[in-house]
Amino acid sequence: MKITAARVIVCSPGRNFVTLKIETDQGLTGLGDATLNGRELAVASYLTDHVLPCLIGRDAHRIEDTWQYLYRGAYWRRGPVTMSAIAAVDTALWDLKAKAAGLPLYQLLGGASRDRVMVYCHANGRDIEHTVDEVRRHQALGYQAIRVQSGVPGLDKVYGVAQPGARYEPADAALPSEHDWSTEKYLRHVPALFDAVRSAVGDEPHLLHDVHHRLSPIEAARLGKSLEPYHLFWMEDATPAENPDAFRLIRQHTTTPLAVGEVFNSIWDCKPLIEQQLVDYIRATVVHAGGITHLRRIADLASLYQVRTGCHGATDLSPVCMGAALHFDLWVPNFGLQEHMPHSEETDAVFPHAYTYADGFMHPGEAPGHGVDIDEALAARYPYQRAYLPVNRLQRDGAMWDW
Ligand code: CS2
Ligand code: MG
Repeated sequence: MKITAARVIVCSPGRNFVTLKIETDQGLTGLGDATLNGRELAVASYLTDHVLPCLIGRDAHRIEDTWQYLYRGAYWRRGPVTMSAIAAVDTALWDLKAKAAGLPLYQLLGGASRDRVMVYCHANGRDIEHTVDEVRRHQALGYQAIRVQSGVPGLDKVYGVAQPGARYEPADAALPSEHDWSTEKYLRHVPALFDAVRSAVGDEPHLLHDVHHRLSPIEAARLGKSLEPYHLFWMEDATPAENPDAFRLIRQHTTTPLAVGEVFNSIWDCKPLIEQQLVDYIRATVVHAGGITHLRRIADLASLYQVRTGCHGATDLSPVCMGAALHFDLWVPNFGLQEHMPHSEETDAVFPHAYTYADGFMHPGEAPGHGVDIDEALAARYPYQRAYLPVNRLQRDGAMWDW
């Protein structure tokens, strides 16, 4: 099955997505997600200007050889742009191979290890009371695992909290919006938030929280310790993960499970944290960690150390990534949890898909391939609109901080 054409489709049905479409001499097409929130066009150019010319004429069935060709052949290895581009090619080739076999993608990975995929949702509130209401609302939708984020008294804008009446979308402006931050106010607030949520919903629901890289190791240790009475499923991105040793300090002080990895793009980012069991869940996902081929290697390494998967699944990862991730989740033996931020209706219309949600679980469906398509005519009605992720500055002195 020869690759005859490949092109990048950039569209913005409410937010930007970058999609790779590969065509073959057997009339089959494959799709890959190449969306890197806030840096979309960098990946679109990396693909269009540097990768796609090398693909024409290649055997689409040679997924591993193509992965190695693009990884080793780049010379400049790793990084979010390179690995998102490789991921898009890899995902499209897995889609093609499964379609050629007439099988849903998970069957090519080794078949289903479970009947359905547990997912977690986002309950975001302006304040504690609103957040408790949001947790209850998502329970009523069937979710058994709920991520809890809220506004912080004294801070104007905080990660994860939508503006009143709007869907939450981090890439919220044509130039980076500036958020203010106070660790002290945040650390005073979060334990009270979880005390209120647990008091309202009891011990049953799995509760999660995303620190979003904002604490020092000892502050993260303090937060993890203060949250132990509320037995979180995981505390995510507790501290910036460039220094894996930082997690050792957190580990020494708290039993709150730790999750990390949505910004990771290769097994080398994950390796020390997994091998030293400094985290409990690895959050790398298909679109940013080199595709299914590489994510399998990360999961297999993690399985040796009782670390489970927890694939990132925010709305800035396209339905193509969600579809591919659900096939991966159905197969991977050391599955932990899958993030589920439902896309908007306009996004779902551009990306028709076979995956479904019911009662806190999802399934990728039985369509051949990963089960996600793109309506190119509809996509063309949503041209790219530059959008940036926010930046954070310390409220007390304006110094740059981690968003
Ligand atoms: C977040 C993401 O879903 C999460 O866990 O960390 O929403 C993250 O902020 C965005 O993907 C950034 O584009
Ligand atoms: Mg996160």
